[in-house]
Amino acid sequence: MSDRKMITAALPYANGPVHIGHLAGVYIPADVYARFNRRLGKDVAFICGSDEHGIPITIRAKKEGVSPQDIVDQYHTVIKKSFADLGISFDEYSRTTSAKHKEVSQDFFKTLYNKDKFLEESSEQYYDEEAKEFLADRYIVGTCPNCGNENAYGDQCEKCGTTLSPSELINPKSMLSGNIPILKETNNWYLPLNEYEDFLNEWIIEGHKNDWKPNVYGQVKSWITEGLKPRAMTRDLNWGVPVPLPNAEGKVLYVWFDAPIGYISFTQEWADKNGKNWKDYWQSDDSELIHFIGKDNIVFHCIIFPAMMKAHGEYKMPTNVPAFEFLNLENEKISTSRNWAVWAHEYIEEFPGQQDVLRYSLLSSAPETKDNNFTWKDFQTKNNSELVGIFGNFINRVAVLIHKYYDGIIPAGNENAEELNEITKAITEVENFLENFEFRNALTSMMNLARFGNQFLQIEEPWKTIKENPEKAANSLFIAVQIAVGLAQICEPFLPFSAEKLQKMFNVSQLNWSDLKNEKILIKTGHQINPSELLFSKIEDETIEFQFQKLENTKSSNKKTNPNANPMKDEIQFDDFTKIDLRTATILTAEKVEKADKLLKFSVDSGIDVRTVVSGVAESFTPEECVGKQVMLLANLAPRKIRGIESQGMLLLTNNADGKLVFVTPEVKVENGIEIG
Ligand code: B3M
Ligand code: ZN
Repeated sequence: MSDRKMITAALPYANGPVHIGHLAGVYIPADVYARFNRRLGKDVAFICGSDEHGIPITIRAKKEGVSPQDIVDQYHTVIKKSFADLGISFDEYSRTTSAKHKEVSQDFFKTLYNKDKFLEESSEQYYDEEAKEFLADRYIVGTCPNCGNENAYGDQCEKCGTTLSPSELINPKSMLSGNIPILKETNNWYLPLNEYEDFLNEWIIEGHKNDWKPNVYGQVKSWITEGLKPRAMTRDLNWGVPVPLPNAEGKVLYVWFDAPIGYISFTQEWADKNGKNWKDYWQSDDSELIHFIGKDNIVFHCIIFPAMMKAHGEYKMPTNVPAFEFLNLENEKISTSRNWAVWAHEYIEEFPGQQDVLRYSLLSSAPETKDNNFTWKDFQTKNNSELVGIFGNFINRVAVLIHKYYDGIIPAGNENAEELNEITKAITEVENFLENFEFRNALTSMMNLARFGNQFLQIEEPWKTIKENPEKAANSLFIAVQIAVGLAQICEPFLPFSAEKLQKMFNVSQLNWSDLKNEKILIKTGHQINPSELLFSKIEDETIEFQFQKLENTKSSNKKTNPNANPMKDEIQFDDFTKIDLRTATILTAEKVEKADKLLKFSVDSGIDVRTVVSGVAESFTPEECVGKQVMLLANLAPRKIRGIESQGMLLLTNNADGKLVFVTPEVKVENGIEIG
């Protein structure tokens, strides 16, 4: 067994806050594992940070009309705070826009480059002529060649899960302008994954048949069996870590090249601050590397990043990659864009002081082997019947009775009582399950001990025996308080906030796991405990109703009466609207624009002037049809040159059911120059 544990949790994209799906499928299990390993006395580095590069960020920035830096600054702060609030005990939570990360990821790239590990290849890639950008990954959409989904991305079809490259998409379209892209020559650096097949076969397919989770093993095996291809490790983009080569202007590292290196650079940042040597964690034989991820990240952590580390030559391979399946919310797929989620930061606000309830409920429905479901009803039941009804109730009864009968001083009892074996049993079970990444079973073992404690009190009834047989009552409470303190010790990885309260209540300090196993008596006769504190409280129906209502509101705002309608754009403020100068106008003259099939040139009376406007309606109207029409003019749009003509504004148009453009006109004729709003 190794002394060190290098534990990573997938770097969340800083393009939105985190939700319960992220928490249940990565961060809470990872935190339980990290806390447990610290208790085992391992030298743990638990590392994470925001993934701030990549197209998910730039797309969000474009949508909101701000810079990518603005987006990542905003969400990095929100995400980091949510994790801290929920007790996710990262040793380091950094970000991939840090200076250190730039240095480390560029060094990594240069090492591979100098070792001749890349293929430099020139190829034709899709390019958006209007946006002047190459279209990689999520900048391009089209029809999936595998399942026909019309909204497949350039890197992946989210419907059937196939990994794609942009050239495989049918009818590709640019996400930037909606235009059909052209092909343009560019060169990039590829990692020839095919050359690592033998290594991957031996290391994973042969070596981890029995200890990796079947979902992870199965996916990796099918990838390798299908055959690996060289994969580009650079992109033509202007957001990311610049490729550190002299002839690579306008190119950045592929986000899936730099992001996993983030684990390494953040470890270095942490090590530098804490007088540690990062290599002990990444390159030494007495360290184990464990990646906690969601199932959509398996290929990157089991194939691409290991191939990168192998190519580099100085790194140890991960010992295990416990990937989780997905969590649904009320039987529907969690979706950021449809706002179908329970957001961590909102939970923290709406359920103050109840972090452990969320941890408990998400752990007990963690999607370990298959997709799982979160429902608010279930959340309420888990709190009310398990945390309040069993765990909290047992602890509270023990503490209250000891105060009542013995002034808070632990009475004497049988130190060899058989019931005490239940504590040892729970400790051993929790340990075995956690070593195997079976979080739900581990949680059940802990709860079973609380159940046992409750039943024990129910049978012993010290509140009755205290009168006729005080010695028996003392013995019952001596045993019960051992169980309660056992729970206080065992629950810490799962319920850290409650563990802290319990330690205070029983006036004990946290034991490491081996002491916990060896110490038969966890709280001695004569020990003074503190007044009891409330651990959990009942969640009322109204609270759950409120959450249902929130989801109902989301549902009705997601309901489309027209399936072809695009989703609503991001919210704007009234001030934004008042900047727009929309007014009525009349088309005075209209003529075709030479060599432009779609364009007509109009002169329009805007009420404040007569101006020229060019509009793309020639395929829907003849010039004659337009003259005399009253229209809506966006009057304060900055003038633009279109085919050499300066267009001073824009006429409002929409499409009818046949796709023909039509003018938006007032219902009745009005004067020109009347503002709309
Ligand atoms: N940023 C998260 C995702 O795919 C991605 C993980 C990177 S881990 C190195 O949702
Ligand atoms: Zn598909």
